[in-house]
Amino acid sequence: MWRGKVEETLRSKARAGEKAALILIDPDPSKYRDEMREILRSYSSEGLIDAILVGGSIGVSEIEISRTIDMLRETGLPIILFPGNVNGISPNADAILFMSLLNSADPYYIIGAQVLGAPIVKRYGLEVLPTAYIVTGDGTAVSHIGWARPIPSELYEVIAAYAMASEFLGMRFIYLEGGSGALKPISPEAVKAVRKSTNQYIIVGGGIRSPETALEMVKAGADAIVLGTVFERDPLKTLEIIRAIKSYKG
Ligand code: 1GP
Repeated sequence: MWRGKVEETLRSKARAGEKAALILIDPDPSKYRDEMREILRSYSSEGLIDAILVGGSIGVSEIEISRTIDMLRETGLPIILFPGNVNGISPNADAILFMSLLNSADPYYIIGAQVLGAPIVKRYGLEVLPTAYIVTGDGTAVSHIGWARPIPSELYEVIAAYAMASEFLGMRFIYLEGGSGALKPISPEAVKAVRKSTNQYIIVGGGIRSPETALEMVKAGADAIVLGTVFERDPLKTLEIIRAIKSYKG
């Protein structure tokens, strides 16, 4: 399958040992603030952020996603869709995490929404990043909405088996998700187990709120860290976390 510019850029940084920091922006107008754009632009001018993810699992509309992307354009950063459903697709983005929530109990989140969305993605000409999405945390919106059967973080072998299966199915990215605002992120040991088992590009997110936790994840083998809630609440803390991510050379 064709690999586009966003994937090539992320991969070439990973090959050079540079870890990526991805900021998640929820397009819900009650969560988006204008100053976020300015902050992102200044972090980006220092080369601290690699891309912006735009999406959410609840209350998303294509109009609001497109509007949010337009506002974020001036940051100069690549914008990647992180859809929770078909309404999370916008022609204004650069790429899409084309995800299958592999540990969902509902086939809709494994292949149903993807079948509905694929023709739209094709028509919009979006770069596709084929992504296995695995939810480990319980009690989060993504876990509830996506009918996930959350995998306990200590079941490393099970998580690694999902990763291997998804790689054999051709998915080049894996997103290990603790869930937005999760009280506990995925364990670094689980990330390590996935790193040992696959060559996929590993994205880790959910509940990462300190430089120490982010560092543990990249040391364990994560290629990219997603920061959402912490950025909404505390941009300065986010800066500390990003600096920790960028200070690590694998
Ligand atoms: C959620 O992984 C992302 O899908 C980010 O999580 O909001 O907890 O940073 P947080």
